[in-house]
Amino acid sequence: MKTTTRSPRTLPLRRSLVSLLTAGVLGLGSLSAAAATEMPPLPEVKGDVVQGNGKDYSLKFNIGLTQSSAQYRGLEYFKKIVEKRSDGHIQVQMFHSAQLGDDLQSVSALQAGTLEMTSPSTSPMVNMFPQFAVFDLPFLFPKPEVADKVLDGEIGQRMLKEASTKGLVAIGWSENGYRQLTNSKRPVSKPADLEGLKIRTMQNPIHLDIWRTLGANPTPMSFAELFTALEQHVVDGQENPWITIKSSKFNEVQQYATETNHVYTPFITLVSERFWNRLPADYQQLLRDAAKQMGDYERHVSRSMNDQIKQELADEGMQITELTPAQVKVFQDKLEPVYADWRDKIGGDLIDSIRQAASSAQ
Ligand code: TK8
Repeated sequence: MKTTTRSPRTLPLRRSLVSLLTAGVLGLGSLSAAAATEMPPLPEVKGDVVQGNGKDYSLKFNIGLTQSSAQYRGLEYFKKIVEKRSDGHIQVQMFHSAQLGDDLQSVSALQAGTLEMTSPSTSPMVNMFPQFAVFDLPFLFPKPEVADKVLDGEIGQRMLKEASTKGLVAIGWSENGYRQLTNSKRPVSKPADLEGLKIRTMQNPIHLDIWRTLGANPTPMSFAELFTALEQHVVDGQENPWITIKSSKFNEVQQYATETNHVYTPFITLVSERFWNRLPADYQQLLRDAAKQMGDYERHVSRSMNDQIKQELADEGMQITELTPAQVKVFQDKLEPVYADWRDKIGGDLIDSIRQAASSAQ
């Protein structure tokens, strides 16, 4: 698998000294001990070659996360499926770490027709698609299978249809996952510990409300600016899934983490409508199938690595606070007003139908 090279910019002095000492004692081989985590193997491609129309297509797919993310791994599988089943007539070029723009810039590029595919978090897209805000409600999905049930079921499929407008075609879901809090100041086990902490949030009003209500000082920012903002102490903390914390090396600039699991964020797979309309119908179906298979595999990667990566973060020196159910309840109770407030704005019916789907998936 691909490994990312550690850029000197992200290596704090203390860590470099530790590496040098370790190298001195154990020999150079030990330097590779902290190498990228082993990912589940890419599955074989199933299904026949799709006929197409004899024309060749080239598709740029840009994501926000790094090459060591589950998201990139999913993208590698997508490329493998599409290239094999189109017999090479569709070429997929992969871009990671927001090389062609962050989530919102990528969506604009799809609309303009200068980028063919991307897979943003739903949260920064709520201005375009207000119904996505439901995923930002705190503690909505008690476990990942409930998210699957909603996203792969009628509600999620309807949302893909509704988001297939404004120059976009929405063809699938994968996962960013359960979000965890990190910060550079102190351990956090209760809302009072957040007092005065500057927390970066996604560009999303519910996330701002969540952290304001908990007593922190939230500030919205693009993910692409986040590492530098943490490193330069423009903000004290942020929240993202374990795998993102590790693949983005946030642990090199964040000493403390709390396993809050406060929000489950989906990724939505989007295609530029301009590109879509140039494809014959069977290539459109191929992209849909590949997006579905990417989503299933990417979730498997994300979930199977979650606990392992949490452990690796701890091993690398991050101080991780795990909350008892009673401690989680303190956060949940404090966030009740956020729920109540957004219920009307989002639509109580949608929230109820998600809760219903959730209870039948328990
Ligand atoms: C990556 C983002 C990121 C998200 C965020 O493009 O902004 O914090 O969680 O993963 O979508």
